[in-house]
Amino acid sequence: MKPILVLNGPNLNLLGQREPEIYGRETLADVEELCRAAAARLGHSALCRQSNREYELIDWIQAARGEAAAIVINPGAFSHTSVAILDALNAFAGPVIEVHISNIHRREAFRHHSYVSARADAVIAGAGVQGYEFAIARAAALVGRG
Ligand code: CA2
Repeated sequence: MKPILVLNGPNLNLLGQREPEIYGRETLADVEELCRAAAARLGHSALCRQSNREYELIDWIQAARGEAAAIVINPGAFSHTSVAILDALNAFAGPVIEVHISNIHRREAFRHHSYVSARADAVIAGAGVQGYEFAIARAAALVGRG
């Protein structure tokens, strides 16, 4: 079975190192392990990638066509700026679940809009890193449904 691709965008490599009151104490490695474990419990696998570069995220989304069953994505600040990531996701046929660790709607106004949400089948915000677990579960349910 094709893996669930888990993408994390810019600065999420710093998880656990700064701003624990917003993003918690877990590191990116912890999040990726949580995703692999959540996927495995549901009979899936998770392939995890992080990049600070918009083009690299776009290249991975393009490569996911035919190679991934679903995409779980925390686009970081690109959520609020990137039509290019939205366009790439629009070319992917499978389920797309958007995750934000923080509740972007309770934060600055510029974080309230996400371009990616126009494509996402579900959006999870404010559940902390547990949001990734919810996202994997939802992706698996949508993939399972065929
Ligand atoms: O809440 C989220 O998951 C965000 O996608 C995180 C982005 C932010 O730009 C979005 O508005 C909401 C920022 C990620 C930065 O991550 C850091 C983690 C620890 C320390 C510093 C930055």
